[in-house]
Amino acid sequence: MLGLNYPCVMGVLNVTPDSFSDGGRFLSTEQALQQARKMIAYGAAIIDIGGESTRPGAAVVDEQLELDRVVPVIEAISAEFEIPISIDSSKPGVMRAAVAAGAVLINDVRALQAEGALATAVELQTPVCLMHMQGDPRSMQLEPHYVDVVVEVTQFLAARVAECVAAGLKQEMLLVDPGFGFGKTTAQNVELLANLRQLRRIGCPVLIGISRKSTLGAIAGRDVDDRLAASIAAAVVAVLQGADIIRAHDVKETVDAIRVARSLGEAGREK
Ligand code: 7PM
Repeated sequence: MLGLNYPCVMGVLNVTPDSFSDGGRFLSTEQALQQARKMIAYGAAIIDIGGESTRPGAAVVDEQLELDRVVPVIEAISAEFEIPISIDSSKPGVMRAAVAAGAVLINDVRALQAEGALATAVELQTPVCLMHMQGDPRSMQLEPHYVDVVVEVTQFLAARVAECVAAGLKQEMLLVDPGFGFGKTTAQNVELLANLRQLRRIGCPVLIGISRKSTLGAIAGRDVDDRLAASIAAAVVAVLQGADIIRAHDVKETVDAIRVARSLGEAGREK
């Protein structure tokens, strides 16, 4: 899909003032463009642009504010590069404006379950990454509960794929993502990553975002600004478990690591 060679890296470009990873440093379009140029030079295959923080406990962002943040950045990057751009949003209006500005992938942490989102994706005929989340960003980390996290996440994603196909999206346009950190305890995140291969049975490329997340901090005993090595280790495991796209902040290191993982093990991929 989108002419990608797997496994590859999706570079994270947050244009939110409260993003924990970027601390509001990429607020202006020019700063965002600079960051995108670096990620592309380092080998990112996709740039994921988000204007709404989905951090646990985060407030919902007003649509106009989200549009003002993301549209100029998408326009600037697509004017300069051919690289596929994804829009990290759950809002139909943002999806529409982002695609008009040049985005070619919708990355929706709510898996097109918001009002009007599925109909909009069908109308746009744009590829979509469907992510699993238990609860909503405000409350998801309060009391995550599963009988079997791997089975439940897989069943949820398979059901969303089926609903999207029934609504008029082609299966080839869909990606699935277990939503590492989205309504999961450390133990549940570990179980998901260690069994990521199960998600391949759905029949869609698998994307995962593990970069700098708190589960890695909990395991390694590191703060958010000191999780690069932990993130790289997790990215390599994800690739060996058959992940197709790794969503990451540290593009250079992640690209190098997955290239090595792939060449050493054929990355455990089915031929
Ligand atoms: C604060 C906390 C800001 C967490 C941002 C985040 C994913 C995603 C995010 C993911 C897909 C982050 C997250 N995570 N989209 N968007 N998969 N598809 O760490 O895991 O960037 S936001």
